Amino acid sequence: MKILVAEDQATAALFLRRTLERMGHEVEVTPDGEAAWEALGRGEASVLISDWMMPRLDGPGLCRRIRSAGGDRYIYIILVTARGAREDRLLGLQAGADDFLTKPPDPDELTVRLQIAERILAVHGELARRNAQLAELAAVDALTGVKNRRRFEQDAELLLSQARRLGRPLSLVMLDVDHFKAYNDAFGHQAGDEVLRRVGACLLRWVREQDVVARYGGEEFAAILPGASSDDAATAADRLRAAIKAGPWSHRPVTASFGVATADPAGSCTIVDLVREADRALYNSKRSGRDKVSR
Ligand code: GH3
Ligand code: MG
Ligand code: MG
Ligand code: MG
Ligand code: MG
Repeated sequence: MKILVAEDQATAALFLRRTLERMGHEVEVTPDGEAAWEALGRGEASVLISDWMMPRLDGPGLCRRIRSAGGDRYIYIILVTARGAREDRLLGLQAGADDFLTKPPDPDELTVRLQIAERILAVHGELARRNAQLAELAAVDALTGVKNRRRFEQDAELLLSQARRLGRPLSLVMLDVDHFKAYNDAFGHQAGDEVLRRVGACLLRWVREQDVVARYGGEEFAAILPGASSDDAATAADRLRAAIKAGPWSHRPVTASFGVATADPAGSCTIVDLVREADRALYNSKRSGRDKVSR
């Protein structure tokens, strides 16, 4: 495990480092609570073994700061102290410590207590992994495999502010399947669903790593292309338009109409503005004959 030690006494710190390294752990030592807090921020330690009394920030203070910060990564905290009094243990637990060791720590006891830490951290890790899986599942449109609208809206704001920070453009492509109501009416809802699945598959083949594609509504899809200028996006959209048209389609050819809008890095438009603008362009594609890209 990666273990962070916070200990102001050099000899005690050295003893812990040697003992832990002999057990095969990766160890970083910091001389006080503030330094430990900084190390936790940049490092990957999952276990903190902290002294109680230290300059700048003491053990319980460090515990409280870690617990109130929360974060994705659980830090298992063992407080090391010569103080064994009941009141101290209560205070340590209230501050967020998981366990105690008395000073100087007995290596056998340290081994056993770290095994407990390992078990608890494994459970936390598994939960975090499953939560992430569930979040991804909840972000996907079940029919088409692209992202759903909720995730689209979350990602869009984030990607737009990121693009602004980097001084790069960002484009939004909206597409709407042409005459889809008639398709449903002629071939049934199941056949219509199959069209949406295939359009989704086309979109997933078409996107680059950094793009987000989503089902925006019934037969409407949206793609965010970070870094794409208006020309880039129009070219990409036209490639997608041609790919959708090419099919193969089982009942009759399917086409889609497109609208492209671009946020230039110096501008101040919002995602709502971009969607409105792409919608307007899409409407122009529809009005001028469909199976087109407008901007
Ligand atoms: P336009 O070219 O102007 O876009 O015409 P359209 O017929 O595609 O547009 P309209 O908005 O009139 O109809 C959209 C249709 O999409 C109506 C609705 O029943 C269908 N639809 C929406 N969601 C689904 C879905 O999940 N599955 C299927 N099969 N059809 C859907
Ligand atoms: Mg101390
Ligand atoms: Mg529509
Ligand atoms: Mg339509
Ligand atoms: Mg329509």
